[in-house]
Amino acid sequence: MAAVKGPGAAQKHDGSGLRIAIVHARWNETIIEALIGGAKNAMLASGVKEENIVVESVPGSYELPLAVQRVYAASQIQSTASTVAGGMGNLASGIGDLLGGSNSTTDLQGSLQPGPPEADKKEDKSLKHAFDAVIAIGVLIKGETMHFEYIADAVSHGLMKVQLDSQIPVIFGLLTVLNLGQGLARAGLDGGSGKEATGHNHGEDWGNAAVELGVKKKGWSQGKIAAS
Ligand code: DLZ
Repeated sequence: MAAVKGPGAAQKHDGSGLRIAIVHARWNETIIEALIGGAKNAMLASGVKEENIVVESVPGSYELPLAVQRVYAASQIQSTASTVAGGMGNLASGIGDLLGGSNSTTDLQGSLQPGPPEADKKEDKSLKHAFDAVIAIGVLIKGETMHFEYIADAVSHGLMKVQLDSQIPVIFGLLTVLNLGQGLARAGLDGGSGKEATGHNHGEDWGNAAVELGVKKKGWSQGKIAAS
């Protein structure tokens, strides 16, 4: 039977070619950590490689929209830099071929590729393209003042703006809960009581959403819609 409430069964998508960022606030750390764990587990289960999940943190949820925007921009810079570096590598080996492997060739290649000798370098197998999706994670717990309302509103609108302006999927991982128990329950942690007893870890849904949107967005960029 179809699910009455919630996201329903997660669609299956191959996340092995995806690079995904998690940007999280540090307020309410226990809940945050469980949500990050849930998001990561779901992505790993869909084939996203550990080295292609990048995690960045900010003090509180209010900082999330700017951080998501800047982290995505940083990944675009990395992508361009790695393309240029790849080109330089090709240029160096091309010059090496032209010069026929003399000593001067070695010097030239060395100057174009600074750093430790190849054998000493750890192989970095991580993808370098711009992030396919970013998950923003924060936990806002209502207090006695209006702080909660202002932050929740600003962050929700801010994340949507970043998503549309940057044209990348920004997964909304902001819990806006009335008390600690609600927060713990939504991170799959035991801590609530009654209706708030241990619940489903919403981080898993966010990880699945990031993979689905990352894969679909790649397809949409190539003019592919659904099964076409
Ligand atoms: C100030 C504040 C308060 C009261 N509550 C929370 C919260 O429940 N969750 C959260 O992520 N951040 C909270 N913050 C911090 C703000 O998000 C922000 O980091 C500061 O106001 C500094 O800009």
